[in-house]
Amino acid sequence: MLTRTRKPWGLGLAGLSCALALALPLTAHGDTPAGMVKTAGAPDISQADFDTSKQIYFERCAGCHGVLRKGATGKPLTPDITQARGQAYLEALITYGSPAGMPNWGTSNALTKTQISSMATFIQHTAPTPPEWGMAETLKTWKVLVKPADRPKKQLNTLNLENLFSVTLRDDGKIALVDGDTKQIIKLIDTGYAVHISRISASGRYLLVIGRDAKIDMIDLWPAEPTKVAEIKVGIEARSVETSKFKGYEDKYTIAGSYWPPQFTIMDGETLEPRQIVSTRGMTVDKQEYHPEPRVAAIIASHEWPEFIVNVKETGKVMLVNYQDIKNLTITTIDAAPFLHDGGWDSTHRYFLTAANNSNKVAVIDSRLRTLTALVDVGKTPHPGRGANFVHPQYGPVWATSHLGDGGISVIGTDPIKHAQYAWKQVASLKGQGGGSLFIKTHPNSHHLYVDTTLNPDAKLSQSVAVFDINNLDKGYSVLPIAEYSGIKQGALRVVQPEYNKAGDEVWFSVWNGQNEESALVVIDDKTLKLKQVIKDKRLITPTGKFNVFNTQHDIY
Ligand code: DHE
Repeated sequence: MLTRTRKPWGLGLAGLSCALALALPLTAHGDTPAGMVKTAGAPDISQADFDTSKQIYFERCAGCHGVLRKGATGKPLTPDITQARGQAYLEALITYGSPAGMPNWGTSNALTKTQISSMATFIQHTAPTPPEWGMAETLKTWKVLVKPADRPKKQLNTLNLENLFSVTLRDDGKIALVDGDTKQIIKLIDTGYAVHISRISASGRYLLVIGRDAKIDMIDLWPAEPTKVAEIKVGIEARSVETSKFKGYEDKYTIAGSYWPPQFTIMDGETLEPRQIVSTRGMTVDKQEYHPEPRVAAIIASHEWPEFIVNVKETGKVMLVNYQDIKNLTITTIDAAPFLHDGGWDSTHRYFLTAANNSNKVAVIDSRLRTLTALVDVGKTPHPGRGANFVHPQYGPVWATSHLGDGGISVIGTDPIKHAQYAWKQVASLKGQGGGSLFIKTHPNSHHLYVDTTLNPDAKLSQSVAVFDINNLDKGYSVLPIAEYSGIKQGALRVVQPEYNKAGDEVWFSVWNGQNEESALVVIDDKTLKLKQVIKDKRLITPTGKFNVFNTQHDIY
């Protein structure tokens, strides 16, 4: 288990952090001014333990169980359920984890016995509701650091920007810009807390980075050295950011989806000035029940219409947000399935395939007709990242996802014209190394398909990746021991997220270690499957996602 020591909260009002926000007076009915909600039937808890547990919950548990503990990737943890389980059961579960994906917080030494005991008590009390975050709060955090008029008119550096990688340094709250040609770190840039993903604007000029604290940093790649030009906080917790890509709207708008409050914010693409905030609270797709916390998961920019495609996790609905008239947004809502998480385009960039992970389905959205094309049954808890597009020798163009919950790789036909009989069906299921996979990747210039198994409890699997030959899928996979290639001997060393260079002849992997341990990036020659280079640097702290500028800009995967 990784030990993730987080940096202390304390970003000032402009960077109001989750825990700080949670310490503010709460609005929920029955809360005390200090934010403690005492619930009948739960063991007593002191104010100090409540506050510490609230912070731990927000940092470590809310991503999976939800701020209001209604459940999503993790089980619901409302007092009716937790009180029935009881203190001893909850302590054991937090200590040892479960095969269903609950981490072993105790035996991994991530939490102490005292913290675990407090957490077990804390979750038997009603979840405190964090404050809302509207335009006034958003505006207070908005800063234009370099005005558009003061920015260069052309690229002033000699970097090969198209082969630059933005590397998430997760627990260091930074990204590293790494030159894909020389493998040198160009620059480290401070970003939000527990920084999550990077996306690149349609022109390839601006890099947008979002932290879990909902802070967006906008980096201009054109000055003599890449420079932060604007920043903003769009909520208290967030995961996704994207920019407009429709012809005529390149770099015009940026959108970010928040986990808390459940909403998305559309901003000016040059300055991040917030323009519209839209709540995603509403009814679930299946039982048509009100959900107070439907979080925004993946967002992707349509190439067919001036629209953002927004996954609303808990309601299981996909919102197509048309930004043509920013003051009078038109939103088409498509019923899909819960809980929508991540996904990507088919090779034509018309169909968006996205995981509904609690339903074991992939939803296919036709971005041209703005309709649901299909809900495809796949393996347990699909987790594609953006997925992998390739031409299957038998089924033609396909898109594939691996799974968190089983070792299969689901292959879905994506060509309704020439291979209509296979379109939007699971045409094959490949056997991978095991469950716990997060990301799968290939490239149009490659005939290899890489599958990580980052969260598999077996270190042999979490430290290696499977590689399939697309022209010979029946042969099964070979295994690349990526962590071993890094030469690092200490730590959990999870191998995560394959990412290609621009040419599609190298694949980069992160060897993700604890914050105080050595990590690395390992580069594989895609043709020979041999180790090409290990990138080590003491500044590479907890590298996870890597985003090649060209591939991200053009949605190549
Ligand atoms: Fe992610 C993408 C949410 C944990 C690395 N992650 C995404 C997306 C969502 C999401 C909604 C899609 C964004 C988009 O396309 O617009 N991630 C979540 C969570 O809710 C979750 C499960 C728990 C949490 O508390 O955050 C979570 N994610 C992680 C990690 O622990 C990972 C492995 C390491 C890290 O850096 O945080 C991680 N997530 C990533 C990466 C992507 C991502 C690398 C982008 C993949 C891509 O190829 O586009």
